[in-house]
Amino acid sequence: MKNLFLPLAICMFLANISCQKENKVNPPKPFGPLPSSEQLAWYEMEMNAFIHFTINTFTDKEWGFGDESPELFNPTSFDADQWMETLEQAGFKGVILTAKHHDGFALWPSAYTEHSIKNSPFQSGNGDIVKSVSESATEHGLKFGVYLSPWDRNRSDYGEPSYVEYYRNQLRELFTGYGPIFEMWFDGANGGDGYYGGSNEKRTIDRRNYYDWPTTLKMVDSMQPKVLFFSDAGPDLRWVGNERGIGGKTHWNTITPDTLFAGKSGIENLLQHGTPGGTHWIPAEVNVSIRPGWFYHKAEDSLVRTPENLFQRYLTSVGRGSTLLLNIPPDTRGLFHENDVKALKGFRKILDSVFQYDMAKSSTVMASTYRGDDFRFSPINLIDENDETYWTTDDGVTSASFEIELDTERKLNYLLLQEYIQLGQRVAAFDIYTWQNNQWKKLGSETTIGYKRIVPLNGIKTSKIKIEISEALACPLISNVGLY
Ligand code: FUL
Repeated sequence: MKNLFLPLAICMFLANISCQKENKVNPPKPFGPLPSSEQLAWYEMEMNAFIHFTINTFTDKEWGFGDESPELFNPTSFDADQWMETLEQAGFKGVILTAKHHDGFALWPSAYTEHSIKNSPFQSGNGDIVKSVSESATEHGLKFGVYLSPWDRNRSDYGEPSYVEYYRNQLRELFTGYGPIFEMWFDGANGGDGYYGGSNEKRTIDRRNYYDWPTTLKMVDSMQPKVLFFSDAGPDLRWVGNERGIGGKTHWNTITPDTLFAGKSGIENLLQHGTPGGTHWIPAEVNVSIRPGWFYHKAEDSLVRTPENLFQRYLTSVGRGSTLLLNIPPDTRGLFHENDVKALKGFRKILDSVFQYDMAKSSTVMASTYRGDDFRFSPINLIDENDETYWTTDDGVTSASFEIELDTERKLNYLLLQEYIQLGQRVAAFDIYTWQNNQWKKLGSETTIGYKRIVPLNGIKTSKIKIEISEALACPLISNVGLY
């Protein structure tokens, strides 16, 4: 073990000197596909809110048929600030609103349809929920995103080329009228039947070709190049393959998308886990609702997830290198229900208490090896609270270990690891050992790390912990370790 029992301040001082002298070795070369700067910023957001709100809220349905009268949409106490305040306090960094769900009702006064908020009693037809939410989000420091359902059960021309034009026109309205949009959510759902302008029939589309996504994405990109496109297949973020809030313990951000397209069945497992050595960087996003349904139903007021359950979903999403997209559906008043607000407050309390104090940051750290014996790549980088530095090994060294020695025996609940993914995802397997009765005892074996990996340690008592990376696609780069 290369011992680094020096206090952190001295180590940082030495690191500066060594940088000023000469750099003995070069940093590792990038490995495989890499995340874009927008994707990197997306990981750091960690928690975003999904908001399902439309005519379904008033009809008590999950999927409107498309024949609902706009008259039904009438939230009496709508308050976007109540939503955003709740989200900001709970630690959410972004919000994605259903501007249009499968029933086709537009939450903004679209010029291309009469099936919209402009023909509702809400604010005498002068309301614009997309505008109110995007403005309030900005005021509360949250990024704004939109969901615009491709499947539209209201439109008479759904299935014709003219509908695709209609869909693009609506995207143009959203992407030019409401400020920066960080994420665009393309939902692959399509149940076939609908109102379709009075036809009341089942329509099938050629799911691979009908929407001509490449043209649509290019168009949106030309208006807002920084937007991240989510769909079953990416191109920027992929579906995680389930709606239960469970990311893969093994989560490769890499995947080969030509095996994927929206609606293809049997690919859920692939979406959840990804592929080591896949051709593209498309992380899985974990979407789940705080209630059984995506829309508000009074009957589900008692079925809101508990703070503990939300914390478990945090561990199975953010703790597995994804982000959590948690749906909170406003009620018929146009407010987050008290039970949901209470659950979110409790969730925040748990997060704050669990991650309040990182014991690793006041510990000593050593590693079996570090790159070129160059201090710039030493294990001190694991605990220096700087995301831009990392511990790494020589090229070709794909198994190595590091140890964290605590000041005294402590009870450990969680281990947090972060890979320096700016240069690619590499770690495929690692083992965790703790010091018990004067020897190392294996606690468990895990697989990938990625942006962030949080492993429950179940309150084990120990004075030392060792992470042994046993398999990596190239020399591993670890930027952070935390112990809670
Ligand atoms: C699904 C939709 O059918 C649900 O209504 C909901 O919007 C969910 C997030 O995606 O595909």
